[in-house]
Amino acid sequence: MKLFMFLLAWAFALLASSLASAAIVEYTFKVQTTTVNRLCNKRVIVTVNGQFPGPNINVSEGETVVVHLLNEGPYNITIHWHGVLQLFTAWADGPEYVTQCPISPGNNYTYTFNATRQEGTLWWHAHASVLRATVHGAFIIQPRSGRFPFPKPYKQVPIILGDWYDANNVVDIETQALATGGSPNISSAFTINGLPGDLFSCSQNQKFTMSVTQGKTYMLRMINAALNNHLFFKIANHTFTVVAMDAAYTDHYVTNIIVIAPGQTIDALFTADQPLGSYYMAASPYIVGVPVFDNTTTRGVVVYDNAPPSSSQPLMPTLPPFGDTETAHKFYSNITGKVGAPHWIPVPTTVDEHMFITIGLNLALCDPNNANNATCQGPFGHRFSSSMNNESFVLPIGRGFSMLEAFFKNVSGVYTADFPDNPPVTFDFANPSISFDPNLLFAPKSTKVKKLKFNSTVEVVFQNTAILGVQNHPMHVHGFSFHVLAQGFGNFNSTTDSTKFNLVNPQLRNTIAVPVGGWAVIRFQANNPGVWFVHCHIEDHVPWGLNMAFEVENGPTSSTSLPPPPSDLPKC
Ligand SMILES: *[C@@H]1O[C@H](CO)[C@@H](O)[C@H](O)[C@H]1NC(C)=O
Ligand SMILES: *[C@@H]1O[C@H](CO)[C@@H](O)[C@H](O)[C@H]1NC(C)=O
Ligand SMILES: *[C@@H]1O[C@H](CO)[C@@H](O)[C@H](O)[C@H]1NC(C)=O
Ligand SMILES: *[C@@H]1O[C@H](CO)[C@@H](O)[C@H](O)[C@H]1NC(C)=O
Ligand SMILES: *[C@@H]1O[C@H](CO)[C@@H](O)[C@H](O)[C@H]1NC(C)=O
Ligand SMILES: *[C@@H]1O[C@H](CO)[C@@H](O)[C@H](O)[C@H]1NC(C)=O
Ligand SMILES: *[C@@H]1O[C@H](CO)[C@@H](O)[C@H](O)[C@H]1NC(C)=O
Ligand SMILES: *[C@@H]1O[C@H](CO)[C@@H](O)[C@H](O)[C@H]1NC(C)=O
Ligand SMILES: *[C@@H]1O[C@H](CO)[C@@H](O)[C@H](O)[C@H]1NC(C)=O
Ligand SMILES: *[C@@H]1O[C@H](CO)[C@@H](O)[C@H](O)[C@H]1NC(C)=O
Ligand SMILES: *[C@@H]1O[C@H](CO)[C@@H](O)[C@H](O)[C@H]1NC(C)=O
Ligand SMILES: *[C@@H]1O[C@H](CO)[C@@H](O)[C@H](O)[C@H]1NC(C)=O
Ligand SMILES: [Cu+2]
Repeated sequence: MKLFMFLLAWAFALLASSLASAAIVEYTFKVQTTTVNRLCNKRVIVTVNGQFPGPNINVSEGETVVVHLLNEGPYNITIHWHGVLQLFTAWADGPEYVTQCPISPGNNYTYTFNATRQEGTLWWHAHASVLRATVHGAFIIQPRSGRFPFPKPYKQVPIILGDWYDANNVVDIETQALATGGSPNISSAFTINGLPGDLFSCSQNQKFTMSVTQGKTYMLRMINAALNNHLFFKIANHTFTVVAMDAAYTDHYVTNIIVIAPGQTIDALFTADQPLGSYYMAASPYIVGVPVFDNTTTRGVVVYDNAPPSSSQPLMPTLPPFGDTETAHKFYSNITGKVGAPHWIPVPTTVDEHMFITIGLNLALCDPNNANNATCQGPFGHRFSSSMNNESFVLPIGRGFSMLEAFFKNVSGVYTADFPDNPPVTFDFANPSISFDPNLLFAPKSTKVKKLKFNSTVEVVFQNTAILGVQNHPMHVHGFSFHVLAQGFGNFNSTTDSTKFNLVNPQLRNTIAVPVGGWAVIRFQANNPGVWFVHCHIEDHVPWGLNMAFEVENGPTSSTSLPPPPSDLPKC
């Protein structure tokens, strides 16, 4: 009888926990310092739970995600759930001083949000200082039904591309660059799932290895977590079928190369359809307009089960030259969204707000109190800076509140709502002849947002400028997935280029790599109240100011308004 009662209780407990786990998935993230060996050196890095890359989050669409963050490390930190829509949960979005004050050492914060209305691969990363270099991981949303809009892959394998800084401390690299005004030191290696691969010293055994069974189809859940580099990725003698980007399904796109900008994700299928053997997977940068960059190649290996020992020397794929914009642009622009797939959003047809935003580099005076003091390490002895519409964004540090708290509590003095819809000066934006025009070089510092009415539709043209040189900036918008209507090179021409808009099946993304010396047009509906950061995902450009934010007002009802903050929201 006792045993029976026990079994009954046990069965009920199991049932209850399976019901609960269908709705709420809980994780504990301990931020801590961890010693790892890379490139012949022992380094102390900041990790989550001692893992590098950090733990995967793997949930089903519709589930509630609860992450208890315990900051046992030495730095202020926050976590951003990159690409998660955060519908009515802006308090969980993460960028420091934008949606929350940072979690200081010894303190905790619990992030609670729903993984709804999207499925595919996203990721999470620190959004404080440059800590995302080592504090990041995959965030995978499985279809609620378990069914994909294509045959179920045999296995799903996260492929997190990253970079490695053989410095004692990545935070010191940023601190040093901001002090001197120059460019931060570059990375020493790229990595696949945290491992640089056998082209680097002391790294023969630090190579990601993926075992495959001949004839099976695998789903690579790819993330570019590298701080500053777009990457080319190939597997020797294999082709990919891209099926999703930024957790939105795409029309199937067959390619032998993946190109992925910092912040972006790709779901790609590949079938082990080659002779038994081993094949390198490799990644190297796509980069234009940067004189000094990490030009190394990371590689891992795909090994077929039962491969003969004679095939132990893997085949190496041929990667494109670093500046191969043609290959990058083809991949970035040629893929289309899958109309009617789960969570597809039709393109909004009427536009309420038209914005034209220039993006690019600038200078700031070396010494703001003395314009003649030019002893910094940026161009002309000044400091590197960057801007959107000539406003160089600074975080509201030391103003007592995050921007989102200021929005919620109606506190003034944290930011202003006068971010311009257009650049203040019209010039030949993408023409290299303006690169060093002294009248254009300096952008004022500010903390400005663009205010949007709830549910309004916004169209933004991002236009790269040639100030200090053109570059491909991957622009990330928090809180929304947007349609990419068109992309091109040179100056955007509203008369001729708007005829090229794809209003039928454009990509739906959260990060758009704006073509180097060119433009991209995005559109989205502002259906989520809060303050949403918009920034370049090249980490070096963020503290220089290539950021702005949207302030989306509350809707007419309480269910369309931002709820109050969680009680444990960190204070400044
Ligand atoms: C995530 O969980 C699903 C089952 O829900 C499993 O099939 C899949 O392999 C997991 N993926 C990863 C990357 O852990
Ligand atoms: C943080 O959470 C841990 C685990 O729940 C707890 O032991 C600790 O006291 C918390 N710290 C603070 C400052 O609340
Ligand atoms: C999250 O999902 C749960 C369960 O479906 C629901 O009760 C809750 O209202 C959702 N929260 C938000 C903020 O949408
Ligand atoms: C950056 O590189 C320079 C030159 O190699 C070196 O002297 C300096 O220590 C590096 N900075 C950091 C923070 O590692
Ligand atoms: C496999 O890749 C190697 C190296 O890239 C190449 O030389 C060879 O032609 C390829 N073989 C096939 C069948 O594609
Ligand atoms: C990488 O850059 C270094 C330093 O500029 C140079 O010596 C080397 O040849 C470059 N390697 C490649 C593969 O381009
Ligand atoms: C993709 O490329 C093909 C071949 O170049 C071209 O015909 C097609 O129009 C392109 N599609 C898109 C959406 O760019
Ligand atoms: C010039 O600016 C640098 C950096 O801001 C500062 O360290 C230095 O003291 C200044 N020199 C003069 C002469 O003002
Ligand atoms: C940016 O603003 C500054 C200060 O108002 C002005 O001197 C400069 O010409 C502007 N630059 C551009 C590119 O608009
Ligand atoms: C917002 O827009 C959506 C779809 O366009 C619509 O269903 C919803 O009713 C709108 N909400 C409000 C408050 O206008
Ligand atoms: C846009 O293109 C049209 C047609 O080629 C041209 O007449 C017009 O001058 C262009 N506008 C700008 C701002 O370049
Ligand atoms: C850490 O965060 C606290 C609270 O916002 C702030 O006062 C402090 O200056 C921050 N420290 C650093 C090093 O940024
Ligand atoms: Cu950038």
